[in-house]
Amino acid sequence: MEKKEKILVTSALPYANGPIHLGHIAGAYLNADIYVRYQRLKQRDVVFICGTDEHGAAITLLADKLGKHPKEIVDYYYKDHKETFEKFGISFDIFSRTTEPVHYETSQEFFLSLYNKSYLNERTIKQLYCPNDKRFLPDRYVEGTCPHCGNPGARGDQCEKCGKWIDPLSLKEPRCMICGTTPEVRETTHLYLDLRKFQDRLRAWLDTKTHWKDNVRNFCYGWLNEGLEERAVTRDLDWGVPVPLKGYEGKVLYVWIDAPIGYISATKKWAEQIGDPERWRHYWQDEATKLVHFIGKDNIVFHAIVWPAVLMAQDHYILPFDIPANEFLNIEGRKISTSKNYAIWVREYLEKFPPDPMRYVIASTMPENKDSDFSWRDFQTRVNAELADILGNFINRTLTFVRKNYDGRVPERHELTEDDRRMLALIEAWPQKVGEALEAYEIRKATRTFMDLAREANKYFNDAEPWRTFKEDRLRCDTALNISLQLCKALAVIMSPFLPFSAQKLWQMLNLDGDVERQHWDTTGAEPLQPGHQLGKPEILFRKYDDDVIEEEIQKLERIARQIEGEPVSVDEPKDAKSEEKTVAQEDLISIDDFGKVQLRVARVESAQKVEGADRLLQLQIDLGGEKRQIIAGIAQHYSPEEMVGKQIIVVANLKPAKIRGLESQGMLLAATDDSGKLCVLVPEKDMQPGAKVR
Ligand code: B3M
Ligand code: ZN
Repeated sequence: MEKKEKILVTSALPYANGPIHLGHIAGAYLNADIYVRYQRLKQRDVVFICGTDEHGAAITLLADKLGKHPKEIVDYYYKDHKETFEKFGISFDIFSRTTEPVHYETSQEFFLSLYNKSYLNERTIKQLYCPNDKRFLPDRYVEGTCPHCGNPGARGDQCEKCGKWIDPLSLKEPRCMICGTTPEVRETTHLYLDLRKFQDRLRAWLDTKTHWKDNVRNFCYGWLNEGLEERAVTRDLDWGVPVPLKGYEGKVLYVWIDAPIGYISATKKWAEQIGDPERWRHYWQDEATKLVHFIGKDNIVFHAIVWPAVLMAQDHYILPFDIPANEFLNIEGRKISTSKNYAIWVREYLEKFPPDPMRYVIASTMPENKDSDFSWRDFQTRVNAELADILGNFINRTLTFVRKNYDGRVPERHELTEDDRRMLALIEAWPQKVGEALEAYEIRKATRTFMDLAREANKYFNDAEPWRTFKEDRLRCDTALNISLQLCKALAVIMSPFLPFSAQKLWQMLNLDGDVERQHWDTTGAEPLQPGHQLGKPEILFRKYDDDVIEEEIQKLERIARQIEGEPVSVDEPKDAKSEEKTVAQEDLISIDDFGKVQLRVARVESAQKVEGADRLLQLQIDLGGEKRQIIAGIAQHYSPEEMVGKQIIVVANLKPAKIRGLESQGMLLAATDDSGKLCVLVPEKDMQPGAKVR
């Protein structure tokens, strides 16, 4: 007998320090869930693991801020996350937590093994210490001015403005995040993971990962090419997994060391729960398992470099098979900001709407290869025009017609026309077609493909005109309805990874036994419905949303955006997500609509500096009228930084941000060049307010 394929799927463990928002869902949860549900229907041996990440400064900072114990915080959010995911239909086999005893044991075991194999080096370092709070300050506990770009609000680990990593000791005017006191420098001892020792093995391993997404693989090569270094893996904190070594009392493991081990400890917990405690080995310690980590792009280095190194240092553990990292989801053209409450919170969404419409919209616009945008207008269009008008409509028309004219019983199939045969062939072919996209984690494509079947079905029903043939050609009508019902059955199975709740409803409307999620992906849809089979009662599967419902949601976000910016924000600007999918027009001429997509604005250069090691580039901080941005421009050979400061320029304001020499460029300035090699920056002819629109 062919051995069942084993797949262990994980979604990034969310920090238990705030509720789940749409960005989480689009990054690492819905894609994983759709993939897993599909694999289950393929009857594969798949386990889906997740849980809360309950350690680290992300948690203790919040606890300190609220004056609570970290345990109170994580208990609250553990429950909150678990419920939210369940209601949204994210079907983890277990949702565990990193404060479980089995997690502490496993993490300490891994850590000791690193230590015993001499992969950890002890270093005595200088660290910031708050004399008032009487504690060492981990990186995230210090704030100050960035030594690279002068940003006054830089955190002690990384500057959000220039993107550079910061040594907290190099921060100018450092402050303790708890009390504001200026910290002093004291010596402390930490253990460092010597990643240099894994450099060659990691590269050889990465060389075999030709099936990975380009963004993930290139990112890893970037790290390897720069040369890996030591990384501190212990922290002076009283919340976390204690370092299991003498002399390290009061220190804990760095959260990024224990968090991925959470995937293993959660699998152990799951094995215990199903009454087969050793079962976790069947996945983690068998080369036949495909380990797939779904994560967001900000987690790549930890999953694709540090974590594999930790696994390599253990005996008999498998390494990740794939790491399909997603990019980010923006909302109405703007970055999600949890601290500023600019987000769509899943719990709040679910208080008003069912999960499936949002699952569909996010699956259709998932940020697979580049950042994508969620907009409520797009939500409305996709739900009304696709889910309701195509999928829902076809199912409803078929079922109500059969109920009315055939007493709700499946009619006979008689002689087949070419069209009938074509539909039967589609039913046979479609699972594989959708499956291929899902195997490649191409959720957007899979979603589109599944909806194409509904489109075909809808058209088939129209062309068959049963309302006419019922009187004029009964046999024809019987056959068309028989095949339409077959299409409903096939759709129930194919839609179930995407729309699990609606699929089960449809399954019940067809009065079929059991759960649709336990069917066979490749065969169930084509297994004929028996003539005479009594169907259940048809119900509307997807309701349409009126403008006022959608408008309310837009207004809510707009109010928050306005608070953030202190200025009015237009809601008409965000681009239609569908336009993203259109290919470039063949003609050279563009329409006025095309031009309208480019948002040109006047901006004022606030500061400028050369980019180290890049003699063509200037790094500009600009004012776009309330919004500050950074632009990296290739003009250094034509303009000095001093010449640029104070200048008004024209920028493309809605260009996707790009990394240039590791620096984020959030737009592009307009300049002209001629054949002689001259370059001039375009400037407005009069002094304008920053942010002014150019049209
Ligand atoms: N908690 C970061 C995040 O939520 C982190 C992921 C851990 S995965 C092992 O983005
Ligand atoms: Zn302090």
